[in-house]
Amino acid sequence: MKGVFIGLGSNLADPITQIKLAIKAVDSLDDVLLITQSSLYASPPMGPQDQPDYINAVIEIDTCLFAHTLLDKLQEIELEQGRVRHRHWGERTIDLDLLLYGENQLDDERLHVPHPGIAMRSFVLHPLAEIASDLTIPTMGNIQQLLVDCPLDGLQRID
Ligand code: ROI
Repeated sequence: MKGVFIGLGSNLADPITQIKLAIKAVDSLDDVLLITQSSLYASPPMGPQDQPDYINAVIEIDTCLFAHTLLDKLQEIELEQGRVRHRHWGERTIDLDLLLYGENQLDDERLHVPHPGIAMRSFVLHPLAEIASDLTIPTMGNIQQLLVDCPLDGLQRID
């Protein structure tokens, strides 16, 4: 299935390298094909301000994995790259968020898809719009319309 989008974020341990490593790890998963990756973006932290800026990106994959199986694999990659939870909304080595799973809406204790933060987080919405400019997001609508109400908030494309 196409239209599966993953958001990546890091602000520890050489964030650019962390993002590139994670993209490679996702691409190397069985039953996953990397379709597109956005540019890398630098963004000021949302949450506590006494933490480093983040590097963010969004990728689209094609996969036949169930959403929860994919989530398991993403969490394995986070662990392999040494993700440790320091504090709520705090710094992290790598974060892999399942943003969209095609047209599907999923709501349980592990998954909220579409990811509820998409429309409010410039570091998610703008990279997503870069690679899917005519996307319609279930329950949220047209991405160009969402961009109008989502200022950059210091987001900068870095490559
Ligand atoms: N802030 C930015 N800029 N980028 C992120 O990826 C990010 N991820 C998070 C929180 C802590 C909410 N803040 C973030 O999980």
